Formats: sequence, structure tokens, C-alpha cells
Amino acid sequence: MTYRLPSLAYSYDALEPFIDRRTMEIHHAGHHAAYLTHLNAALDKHPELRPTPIEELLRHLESVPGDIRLSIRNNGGGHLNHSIFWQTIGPATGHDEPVGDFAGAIRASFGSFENFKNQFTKAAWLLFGSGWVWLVDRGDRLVVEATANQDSPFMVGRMPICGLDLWEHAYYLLYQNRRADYVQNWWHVVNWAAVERRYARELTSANSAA
Ligand code: MN3
Repeated sequence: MTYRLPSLAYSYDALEPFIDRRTMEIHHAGHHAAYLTHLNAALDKHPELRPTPIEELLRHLESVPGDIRLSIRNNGGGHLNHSIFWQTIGPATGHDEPVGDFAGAIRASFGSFENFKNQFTKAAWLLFGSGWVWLVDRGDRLVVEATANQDSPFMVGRMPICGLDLWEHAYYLLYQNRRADYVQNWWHVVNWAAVERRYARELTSANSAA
């Protein structure tokens, strides 16, 4: 398969004032599209890998041919990370915090939603350089973990539930060096219903695999 840029379920200006239209446009049509161009070019060299879902390639990176391994890691990771990012943010819906099974899992893993937010926010402040902070399912519980560059939690066997892009391209036009403000404002655009759906899907696939 040729990987294609996923369309957004909202317009580029739908996240204002927290994430601005121009940043969204450059980020989606520029940065994400470039990861796809490079990912598809790498797969042209090994078309036998094309039917494999990108999650699987990243989960078993050691099995990817050496001449494209770094490109799959960077560009495949970039494609997947951004696809998750777009899917788990959106305009305000009034659904400001998790509910249901996912809310229960957050409480069981962190004590409370507030504790989770504090831990995630601190991890985002502490991340040095370009990378991501994630809420991941470790199997036994949910944890907050950071990855450098475009590394994916799938590379270490984790399932990303939602993540925050902390590359400067994600915020610099609007926030410049005020990364902490960007992190704080990201909470306003998290689409908890979408995050809950990802979590529910993951539980279902984990149970059917077991
Ligand atoms: Mn990005």
C-alpha cells in the first residue's frame, strides 16, 4: 500500500486560539506530508514490506532491511505519530475529561486525572530537544513516557493512547520559546472521546490476541 496523508476531521483554524491555523497547515500539509514522501520512497526499495502495517514495521524494526531501517524509524514513526496526534485533538466538545473504562484506568494507574495531567505536563516540560510525550499502555497499567525524535512507543512494545508533539514546528509560530504555554493549552484541544476510543480498541485487540 502507498501511505497517504490522513485528512483531518476539522479545519486548520478549528483549534484556535490554542493552536493557530498557519501552524496546523504547515504541520499537516508540510511536515506530515514530507514524512510520507520519504516513507513511501523507502518502501519503493522494498515493496515486499508494503502490506505490513506501519505499527508492525516499527514493532519489529530489527527485521526491517538495514538500508531502509533508519528511514522507517524516522519517517514511518513520523507518519504514525502525527496520525495519532491529529486523531486525538479537535475543537472543544465540552467533554473535558475522560469518562468510563478509560477514566477508571487513569485513576487506577495515576490515582487521579489531576495526577496524570501533572505527570504528563512535567514530562513535557522536561523533554530536551525534539520528541514526544505519550500516554502509553504498558500492558499492566498506563504510564507516561517520552520518545526522542520520531521514535514510536511501538518500538519498545508499548501502545500509544495519545501523545503530544514537542518539536518546535508544532508550536513555534504561535508560542516561540514559551513551550510550557503550548503544553498547558494542548489540554484544551485533547479530544477525550477519541482517546477513549483508541483505548477501547486497544483493549479489544489485546483480549483477542490473548
Ligand atoms: Mn510534528
